[in-house]
Amino acid sequence: MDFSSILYTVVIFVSPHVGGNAIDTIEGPGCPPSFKRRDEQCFKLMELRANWPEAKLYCQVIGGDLARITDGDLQTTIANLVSKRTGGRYWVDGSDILQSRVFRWMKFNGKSVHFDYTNWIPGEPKHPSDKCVEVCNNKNGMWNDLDCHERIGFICHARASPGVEMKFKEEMDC
Ligand SMILES: [Ca+2]
Repeated sequence: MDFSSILYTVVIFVSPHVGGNAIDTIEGPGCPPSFKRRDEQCFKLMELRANWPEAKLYCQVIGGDLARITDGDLQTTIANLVSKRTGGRYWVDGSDILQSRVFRWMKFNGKSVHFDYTNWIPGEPKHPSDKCVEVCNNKNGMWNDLDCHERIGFICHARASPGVEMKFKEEMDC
């Protein structure tokens, strides 16, 4: 299946499930449409029902990618995002699909980055067949390895435009 076919499949089959359930859709300055700005980053938290590959492609289609948690500040931001939800589970970009039990933040061009920062739930990751990473709101946003085929919510991320950031700060100072 080529990329256009995959994209068509995602738009047709994922959008009806997640489009109507989007939350945090207040547009942030310097962010892609429908992303919300948190500090220097843009996020879009999507409610239920996409597997990991669908979630990743969906985030890419709307101008971002699945969220990567590469330091404690981002972990705090993600934890705050999911803290208002009850029972929420959300995909982030981590996976060990390239090398079993070696988790990485994945990238669109096939390159990836090993985890330098982690915030696993104690005892996780513990299931070699669970190859994708979710954050759990009932665990303060800590991480769990989960079967990539599970259909849960997900968190998209995009970089904020630096130029818009300056304008945004000036406006906020007035
Ligand atoms: Ca697990």
